[in-house]
Amino acid sequence: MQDAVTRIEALVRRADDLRKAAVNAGDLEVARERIARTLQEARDLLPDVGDEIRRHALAADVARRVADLDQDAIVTLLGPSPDVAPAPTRGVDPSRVPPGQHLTAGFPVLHVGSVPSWTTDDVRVVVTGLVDRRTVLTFDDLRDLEEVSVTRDFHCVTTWSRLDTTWTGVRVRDVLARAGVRDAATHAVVSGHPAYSANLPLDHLVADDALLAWGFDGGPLAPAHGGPLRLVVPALYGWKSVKWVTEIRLLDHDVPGYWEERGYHLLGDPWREQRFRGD
Ligand SMILES: Nc1nc2c(c(=O)[nH]1)N[C@H]1C(S)=C(S)[C@@H](COP(=O)(O)O)O[C@H]1N2
Ligand SMILES: [Mo]
Repeated sequence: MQDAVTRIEALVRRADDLRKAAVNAGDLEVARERIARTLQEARDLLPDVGDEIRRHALAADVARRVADLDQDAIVTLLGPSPDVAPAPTRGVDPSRVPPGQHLTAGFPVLHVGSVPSWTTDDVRVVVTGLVDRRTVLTFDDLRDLEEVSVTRDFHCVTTWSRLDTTWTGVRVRDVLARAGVRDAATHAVVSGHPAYSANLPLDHLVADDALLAWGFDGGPLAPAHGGPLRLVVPALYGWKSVKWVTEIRLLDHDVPGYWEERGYHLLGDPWREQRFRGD
């Protein structure tokens, strides 16, 4: 039997060949599943690689290709949009760009499922789990809290980053205080339309710049970007910033959300390039 390194390298080559053939034939959507399965097979073998440095290098090879595949999916979804065009990097402090990321000129829209046609009247945020009292907040309840604006860089796991996004809303910390956080709470699962969710450590959710936001770059938050209300946690990859938020559930352990169930990293720190489990 071949050793794990040889088999992983062969699978990665196979994924590249499949991708090349599919791009030439113009049917990448059809081939995506097969490529994804091939890469998954390679990932499954990673723990069998004894040499740690080798294992990390191979994991990075696989992770980069999975990210490419996601990027292809967005382009297929949105068409070649100016929003995923690269931004000029001249004059940008390179230390602001996390490893493996590139800057976009626009602000890509990215989500699974449809954009709900919600008004602020439809907003209900249920705060539940390890809280003193289960609390349902309306948009007006949220407006009663202190309004804050933060300007942060936004990093999507599919490798685009947008610098200087300005968000206006309320701190999640203040929202949670309305329900009373129990001492035992360590993690949260935040849910949003239609059946999306993301998990994160409570520490990240109560950070100064973690907001439930209704404003973007000085105007209202567009429905496609999560309006009327979305979570924004700029310190983590964008998939944690749940759009159209419906529930915040506090827990005493970590429970994977939508993408985490599908292999994405439990934490997702862009500076440590935590794209996938095992990264
Ligand atoms: N409800 C919901 N929120 C979501 C998503 C989603 O699929 N559904 N996608 C996430 C991902 S992967 C990213 S990068 C950001 C993108 O936000 P944007 O569309 O405003 O750029 O939303 C996040 N929030
Ligand atoms: Mo993302």
